[in-house]
Amino acid sequence: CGNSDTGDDAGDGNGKIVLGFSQVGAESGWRTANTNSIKESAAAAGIELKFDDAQQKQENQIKAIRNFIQQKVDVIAFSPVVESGWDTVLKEAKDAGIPVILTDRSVDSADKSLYQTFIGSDFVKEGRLSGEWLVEQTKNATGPVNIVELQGTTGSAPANDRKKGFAEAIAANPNLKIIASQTGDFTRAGGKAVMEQFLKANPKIDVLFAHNDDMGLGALEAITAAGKVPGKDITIITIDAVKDGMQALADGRFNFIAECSPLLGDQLMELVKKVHAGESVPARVETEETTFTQEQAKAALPNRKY
Ligand code: GYE
Repeated sequence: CGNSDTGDDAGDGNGKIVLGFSQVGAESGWRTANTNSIKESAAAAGIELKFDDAQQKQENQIKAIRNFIQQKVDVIAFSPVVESGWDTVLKEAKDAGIPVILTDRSVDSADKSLYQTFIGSDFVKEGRLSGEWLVEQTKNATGPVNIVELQGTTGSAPANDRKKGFAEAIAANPNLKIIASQTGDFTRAGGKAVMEQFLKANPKIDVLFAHNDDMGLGALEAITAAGKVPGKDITIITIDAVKDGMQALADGRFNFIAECSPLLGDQLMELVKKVHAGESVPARVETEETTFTQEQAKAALPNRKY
């Protein structure tokens, strides 16, 4: 296996590095910003991008990766829709001598030699920061605080990890109870539909924890339709901090957001160049992020790029 080729096998012979990228889909504002970032950064770095949208289906991603292998791209990067079930296709890429970079979401493969590096956020931390904020807000609560949770795509790294981090953090206060938890698949429509069910089934909901802004935004409609005031009657915590989410936070309809940055493009292209050149890269590249309260969202909103 060598990195000695000039990188033009799959391209038009112009000597550019060819990157095959398999994206999860277009399920959220985060994803749209992430796709734009990858496309812009590839163009700026002079990397030829072959982009595939998997429409949130693992089988489509496996197909796309096999196509990239067949086309002999130089590097493959992808954002795995779910964590499990990648060993076979990753082995195929490895056998073909094509380095793989995991972007945004990770896989649970035991064999770490199947990919070069993983660039993305610490999702457990995002869940934990969300939970810690709630623990602080509710420290004087004398009775039960009922929480409903809108989970991301079932089996995805961000859904698994955010759930875990949040649950660990809220264990600090026995008054905090998750009374219902279901997937809304990271979409607005999903968030709305599941929140409607939650509201029908549970007369007392104090807090909504949504694994992303979009589901929280969908839930706002359900909450308002049920005659409740979001941000007041129900405290809303989400993750991402995309523009619409930040606007809802600044307007007082959300209460707290843990940021998850979709702007991975530049760092990804740097890694693509390095692995293509056969240079060593860190096994894990973590994204820098913060959290926002309503006041902080008001201040940050004018300069938000996505
Ligand atoms: O939080 C959500 C998107 O994988 C971090 O996927 C990403 C998540 C993001 O659909 O909005």
